[in-house]
Amino acid sequence: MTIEDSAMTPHLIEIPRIPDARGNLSFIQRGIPGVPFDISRTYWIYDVPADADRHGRALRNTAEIIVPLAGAFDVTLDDGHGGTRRYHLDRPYRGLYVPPMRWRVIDNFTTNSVAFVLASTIYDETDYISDYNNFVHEAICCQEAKKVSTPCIAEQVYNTEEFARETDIHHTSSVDNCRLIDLPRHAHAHGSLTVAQNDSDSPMEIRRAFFIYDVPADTARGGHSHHHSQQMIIAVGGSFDVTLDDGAQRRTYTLNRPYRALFVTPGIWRTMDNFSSGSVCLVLTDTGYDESDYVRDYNEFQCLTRGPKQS
Ligand code: T46
Repeated sequence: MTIEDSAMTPHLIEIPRIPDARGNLSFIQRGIPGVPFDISRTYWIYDVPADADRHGRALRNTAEIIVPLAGAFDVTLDDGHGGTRRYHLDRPYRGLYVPPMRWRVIDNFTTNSVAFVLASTIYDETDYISDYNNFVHEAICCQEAKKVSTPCIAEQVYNTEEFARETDIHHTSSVDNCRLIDLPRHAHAHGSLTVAQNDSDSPMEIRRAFFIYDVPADTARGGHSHHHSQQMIIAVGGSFDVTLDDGAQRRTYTLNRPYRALFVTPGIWRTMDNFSSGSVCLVLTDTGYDESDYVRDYNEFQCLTRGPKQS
């Protein structure tokens, strides 16, 4: 099956999972098998009361991947031609790819569950079909299935040589340029939804998402800086502390709101600790994963930051 064919069919995606003693980490970006689009929008649904029904709807041109970052829920997909299938999602390393033009209902949320969704388009109200009869009508009329745009991943992966020629950002990095951002929060009786997408309000483009979960209490993570990667770090479940260090100043943030992101610029050493039990750390970043973007040695970090600092 080609990626174009698979992009028109719902399927479960095995999201890479990297376990270690500090917890599990999973990451998702275009190019992972079963992920056929560039991320344009992300949103997450939380604080859903048990037995709440979220309204069904379909998207005309948007493909989505739904990941249970915490807890479990069911997703029922309907193609409008009589075919329905119910998926039970209960593992943060297993996502469901939903092509455009599928009616979908999410229900059966367990307590404290978090549904994370990656979408191929930014929000557009006209893309939504919220009436089931209209959906069936359009699904029948629309015989020619729409293909998801699939530009080449090679264009997305950053060019290490080009970056290497640039002046290293560590010389000018400052914790003063990092900040908390309150993302839009849509609170309803059937749960809350927060969005981060590639629009003019975003401080960075989102190209990859990763999430850290099953972190044992008293564990620390992080302990590195990035040459280029910018990040938004969000506590979508529970809480933890993030300490930022630019070589001259340190600042610690407690993250405990699913709608509040800590924006971290490149060249900043970060450590994360004080994870509450059951916490989930979501990180949105503007680069694909590349180990050469990391500085993992604090002495090297200090050497890199010894250049003149901007005031
Ligand atoms: C960061 C903090 C907040 C991948 O293969 N792909 C990925 O996208 C990521 C993020 C990691 N990995 C591998 C690299 C390591 O072998 O997963 C393993 C664990 O990564 P690391 O030790 O860097 O995990 P943390 O929690 O210390 O740091 C992570 C991010 O790596 C980092 O960018 O800023 O979270």
